[in-house]
Amino acid sequence: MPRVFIGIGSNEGDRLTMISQAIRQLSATRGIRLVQMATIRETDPVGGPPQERYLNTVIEIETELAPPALLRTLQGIEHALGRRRQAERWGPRTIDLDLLLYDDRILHDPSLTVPHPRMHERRFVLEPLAELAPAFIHPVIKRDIAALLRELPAAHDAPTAS
Ligand code: A4P
Ligand code: MG
Repeated sequence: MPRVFIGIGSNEGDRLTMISQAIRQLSATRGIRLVQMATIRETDPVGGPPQERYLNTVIEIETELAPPALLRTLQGIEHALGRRRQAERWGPRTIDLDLLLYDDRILHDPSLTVPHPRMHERRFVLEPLAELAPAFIHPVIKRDIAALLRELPAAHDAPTAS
């Protein structure tokens, strides 16, 4: 079975309920089994217009679904949880499910790029992912997740004191 990691974010509505519903629906999908889940963290929004803080986490699943079928499943769950796509990039969302890694597969289609093209520069992805799979090698950059996290520029998107 391939090791597959899904990034989850929410900054609209009841964020914790959105995340738990998304995980529940994924686990209930035929051909998907939940393996493990990282800590849920509150994070400052990266990019986009001014917006509320996010809750973010990462899960690992095992799946018989090929990447395109898995992406369709993720988008179906986003839709069911009230996600409406907006013209504005990186705007607020009830739920965002990103296919981060699908084993060591590399896919370049614009509708499905794997590894997720921005995952290696985002603390809100790398921190939870490093909890689950610190030694997993990013198949394009060829560094492990713990190293990518260590090498993130400090303060770039570090949590602010509040
Ligand atoms: N797509 C291509 N590859 C993938 C993939 N590996 N996984 C396509 C998922 N989708 C992929 O995605 C836009 C298109 O990307 C889809 O049609 C799909 O075919 P979307 O979910 O509709 O829109 P989006 O998420 O707004 O766009 P994008 O560019 O994926 O945004 P990001 O990069 O996911 O960033 N700050 C914090 N703190 N926490 C967050 O979770 N998230 C974002 C969204 C910005 N800032 C954030 C957070
Ligand atoms: Mg997305």
